[in-house]
This record gives sequence, C-alpha cells and structure tokens, in this order.
Amino acid sequence: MELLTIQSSVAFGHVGNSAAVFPLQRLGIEAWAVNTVHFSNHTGYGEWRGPLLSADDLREVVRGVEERGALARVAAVLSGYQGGEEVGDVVLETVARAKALNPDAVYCCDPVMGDVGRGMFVRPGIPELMRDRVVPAADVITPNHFELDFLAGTTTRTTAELLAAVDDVRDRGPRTVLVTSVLTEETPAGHVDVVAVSDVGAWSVRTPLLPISPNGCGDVTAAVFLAHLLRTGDAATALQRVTSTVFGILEETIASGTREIQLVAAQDVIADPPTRFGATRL
Ligand code: PXL
Repeated sequence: MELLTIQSSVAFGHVGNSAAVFPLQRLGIEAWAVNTVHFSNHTGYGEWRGPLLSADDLREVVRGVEERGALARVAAVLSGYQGGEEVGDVVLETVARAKALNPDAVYCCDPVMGDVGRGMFVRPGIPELMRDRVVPAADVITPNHFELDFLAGTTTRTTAELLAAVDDVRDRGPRTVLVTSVLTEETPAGHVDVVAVSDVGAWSVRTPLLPISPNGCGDVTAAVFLAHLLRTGDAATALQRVTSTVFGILEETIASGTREIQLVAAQDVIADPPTRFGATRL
C-alpha cells in the first residue's frame, strides 16, 4: 500500500513527516513524503533554523510524483500542520488530482489549529480555511476535542454533546472522525478519552492520562489511525490499535527522559500493538 504525506520535516527529532513516516513504514506502508518545511527541529524549542518551501516548490514536487505514476497509486493523502494558506491550496489541489486519478483515494486531514489551554496557535485565517475548505474535502479527520468544538462552532461538555458535534461535522464531508484528548464531564480524573465515529457507529477508548504531551504525538496518531483504518476498514479496530500504540510510545518516551517521542525504541509496539485498551460502543 502506498500513501502520500504532506507535512513538515525536521532533521532532529520527530514531528510532521519526521513523526509519521517511520510508523507508516513499520506498518508496511510505502509513505511518500512531501515536505512543507525543512527545519532543524520542532518549534516547541522556541528556536529553530531552516527553510519553508514555497507553494510553487511543493507543486513541483507533487507534479514529479504524479509524472512517475505514483500519485495514481496512493491509497490516501495525509496532511497535518499547514504553515500558510498557500500550502492549504496545494494540499487541496493534490487531493483533487489523486481522487481524479483514483476515485477510491482517501484524504485524511489532521486539522491542526490549537489545543485547550494554548488556544489557537496557527496563523490567523488557518482555522477558517480548515473549517470551510479543507475539512469538507476530507474523508477522515483527526481533530482534538478543542479543534472539534471549533469546527462545529460549539462547546461540548458531555459525550452526547460531543457526538452531536461530530455528526454536525460529518454532515459536511468527512465520514470518519477520530477525536483525541477528549475530556467530558463523564471522564474520570486522571483519564482521557479518544472517540472514533464512522458510518457504522461510535466507539470510545479511555486511557490513563500520562504526565507528558510531547510534540509530534498528534502527527503519529493521525498516521497510525489512518494506516489501521486503511488496513482493516474498521474504525473501532483502528481506534484500539492507535491508542495502544501511542500509549506505548509515550511510556518509552517517559522511560527515556527525553523530550522527543521515542519512535525507534517503540517500533515493536508500533508494528504489532498489544491490545491494552478495549473500545466501548457509544
Ligand atoms: O506536530 C506539529 C508540528 C508540525 N510542524 C512543525 C512543528 C510541529 C510541532 O511542534 O514544530 C514544524
């Protein structure tokens, strides 16, 4: 299986494509990386070096991939953090081309915009671009709870409210939605929920809340959820596997005492995740 992933790359550490590609490969998927930036390290350090690619440079790279015949073969296009609106345009053009060449191609969008506590951290205009143009073009989205609320234009405090917001967004395009970092009135202290909704139902997995939330975790989550969804066609199975995988990566990261997610150390968990958490039907 082949997949095109349009995200940041960093030389040191793991975010964007530098977080998504290795897990995809470890799951047996050929991941063609189109890099939107080539930074030394992720922006969480406050300082970084390296270039952003222009929209025209990105277009050229995608064009070359298409000319080799590879765009026609991809099962999915995956996108994450989008630095500027022009990158959003290239992503949408690429998705349109991939779908024209192969109507079964899936577009999975991680609508990176913000988080509880931090608020919106992307450039002004990006949240509206995500809500009004990018998300409606997607088949699968992986917002966190904060991003889901923005997409639906509401504040959700209960599971019922959350599911209503998900259905509101699903009516606008993406049939499969993974909501991460869900905290409702029903979530016990020290825990966090992850919810997956598809045409055939809604499921939730509850995990203990770990004391770290490293950069790149969301990028791994979107890539690994998409991989298992493509493999099994089943959102509940993909939900169980992604939560066990990410929990295992976080455990390795805590044990290592480093700031970067420990993908290589956790590679066996990534390739063959033990079922640590069961999914409950909602
Ligand atoms: O994880 C999203 C992300 C993407 N791209 C760059 C980043 C980050 C998070 O820190 O720094 C460059």
